[in-house]
Amino acid sequence: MLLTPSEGQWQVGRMQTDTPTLILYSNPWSRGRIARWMLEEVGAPYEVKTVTYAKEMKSAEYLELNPMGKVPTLVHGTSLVTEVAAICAYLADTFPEAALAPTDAERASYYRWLFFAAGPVEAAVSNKSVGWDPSDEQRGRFGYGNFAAVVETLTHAVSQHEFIAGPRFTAADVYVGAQVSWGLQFGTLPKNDQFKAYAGRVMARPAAIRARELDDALSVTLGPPSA
Ligand SMILES: N[C@@H](CCC(=O)N[C@@H](CS)C(=O)NCC(=O)O)C(=O)O
Repeated sequence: MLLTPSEGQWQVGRMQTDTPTLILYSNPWSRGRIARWMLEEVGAPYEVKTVTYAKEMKSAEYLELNPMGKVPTLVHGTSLVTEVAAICAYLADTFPEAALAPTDAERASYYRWLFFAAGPVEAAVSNKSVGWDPSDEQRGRFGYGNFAAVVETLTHAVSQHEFIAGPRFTAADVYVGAQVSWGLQFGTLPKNDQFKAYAGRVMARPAAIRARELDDALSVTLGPPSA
């Protein structure tokens, strides 16, 4: 039994075809934008199924795909991936012709900063955005220490090379770049020169621009999430 979409919905069923298809369950007002950017970088055909907040995201059918009731979710034939950073790494490995997976020389930095962004950066930024940061006494108990430590570390990381794992753009830049760019846009990261320069480099990618235009157009069609 496989998870396969059917007529705009999703269900557990039997695959009708041997051809693997890429289906992104997403919403244009979400981190699903990062997954679409990665799909545009890869260049393989894909389909986007929009999942509305609350109702569809928490439906029994969708929870079978993603028990967190969140977007995005990527279904590729018999494979199902959630977590944006994992989706980026999965697509880079699955489509080696896109040359977005790390070389041996890049691997250490690639994993290091991909995981740093999905763990410490994500936690530090979201906690800070709701007004909380570990105190000096508490910071040893949190994997990210505190917001200032994360910002300092990330600032240094993005300024070591042109891209996060070296002189070449990789899938880690899709995820780290989106985190930095969104942080600048929403004011959840400081607008320092290093973040601005790095965000400028990665967001100028043709695939990033295409993905943004596609999701912007979709968000206009759908209206804001609460509508
Ligand atoms: N850790 C997840 C986070 C996904 C996430 O939080 N998605 C938000 C949208 S940006 C969501 O679906 N929220 C709806 C909800 O939780 O009800 C990932 O990286 O994919």
